Amino acid sequence: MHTLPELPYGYDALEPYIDEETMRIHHTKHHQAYVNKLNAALEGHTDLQQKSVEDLLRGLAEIPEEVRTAVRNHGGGHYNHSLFWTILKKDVPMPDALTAALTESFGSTEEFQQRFSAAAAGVFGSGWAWLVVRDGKLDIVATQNQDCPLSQGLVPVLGIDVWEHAYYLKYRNRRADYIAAFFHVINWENVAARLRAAREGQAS
Ligand code: MN3
Repeated sequence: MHTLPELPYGYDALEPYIDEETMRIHHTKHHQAYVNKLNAALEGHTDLQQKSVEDLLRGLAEIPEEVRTAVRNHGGGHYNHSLFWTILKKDVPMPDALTAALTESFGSTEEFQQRFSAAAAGVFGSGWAWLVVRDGKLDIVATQNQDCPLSQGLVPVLGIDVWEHAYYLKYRNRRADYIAAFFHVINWENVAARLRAAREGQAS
């Protein structure tokens, strides 16, 4: 059984950038619903129930067709949100190693922020923008709905949820303002740790 992870901080910890009510509903209603629907979809599939959500998403093509879409949507929703909560924290300075990696890949951290923000703003409808590791190199991609970079052989190290449920209560239709605020609550320490782990994992 997949379960809802606890947030490593209070619902109000990201104020004023992401408001308490949004965080509470996002975690206890939206994320919980993905967990519940994933578990429901896997009922009767004992082989799939043994697998981690990461393995399910990496091996989406091998999943029986009658549950594949449910795993893609609800497994993706579960994994994406679990990652999202861990890369949020207010006022975390960027470690030097991450500054160097972003500068090497994108020219500067400002250029990275601009390109990542453009990718997030450019998602039509609901989806995510991601900083991913592709063959050891950093790249920016966008996905629709709850599609997960793991299913494309990529390792996500940072993601922004641009579904309206992530920002509408506070920012209404102003997605660009939410994206700008997001940059105040990125846990760069954890992003740097994810990048290290991704590069070690892909190198091995
Ligand atoms: Mn969401």
